[in-house]
Amino acid sequence: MAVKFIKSVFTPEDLPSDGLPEIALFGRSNVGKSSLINTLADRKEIARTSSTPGKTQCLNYYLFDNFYLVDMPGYGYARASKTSRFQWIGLIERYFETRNELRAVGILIDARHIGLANDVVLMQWLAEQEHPWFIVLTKIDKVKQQDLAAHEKYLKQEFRQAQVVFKTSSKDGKGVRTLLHFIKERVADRLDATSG
Ligand SMILES: Nc1nc2c(ncn2[C@@H]2O[C@H](COP(=O)(O)OP(=O)(O)OP(=O)(O)O)[C@@H](O)[C@H]2O)c(=O)[nH]1
Ligand SMILES: [Mg+2]
Repeated sequence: MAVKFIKSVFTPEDLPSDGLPEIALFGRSNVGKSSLINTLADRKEIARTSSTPGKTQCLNYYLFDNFYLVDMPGYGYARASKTSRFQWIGLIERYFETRNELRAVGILIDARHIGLANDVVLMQWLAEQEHPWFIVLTKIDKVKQQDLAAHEKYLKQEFRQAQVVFKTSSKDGKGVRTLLHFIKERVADRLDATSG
């Protein structure tokens, strides 16, 4: 698949207006959003990754054939106060309400750190929304199989509204093809629904 970096978006006016469907990837700073996009794209350096958290401060748009993957700014870098958590939720709320192109939201969670406050707040909020969303565990190369299974079970029980829990590693590519397949189906679903 040919994948192209399109642009960094800093203000709502800069959002693409070509109507292509998009899938947004959210997650804490350093969770591996950019790395996952590189792995999905099968390109090493299309998305900028960093060991310094908080590098991606804008929306980065990547064109995958007929849809966009959007690398959202990471949250939870500074020890966030309750107030700033709510401000952050307010930001995505606006994006959610206004962005018709948004087909599904992926929440990335470091497979080693399950149940962190920011992630839970975000998922509880998503659970009350209409938008389809799914969970992507990242860095599974860093956890033991039995811990991974326990984390998956916890998430599935606690957040039943999530459509599916993916287990991925950008280091060895595990689970990434399955995730890409799912994303393509989500995009195609709605394309069918709107054209039919
Ligand atoms: N072992 C391992 N390391 C990973 C994996 N994915 C990402 N990393 C590392 O985690 C660090 C952060 O990765 P990024 O992809 O830059 O994270 P990000 O979520 O885009 O971070 P921000 O842009 O700051 O929000 C980098 O050092 C990556 O090499 C993985 O699957 N396995
Ligand atoms: Mg990033």
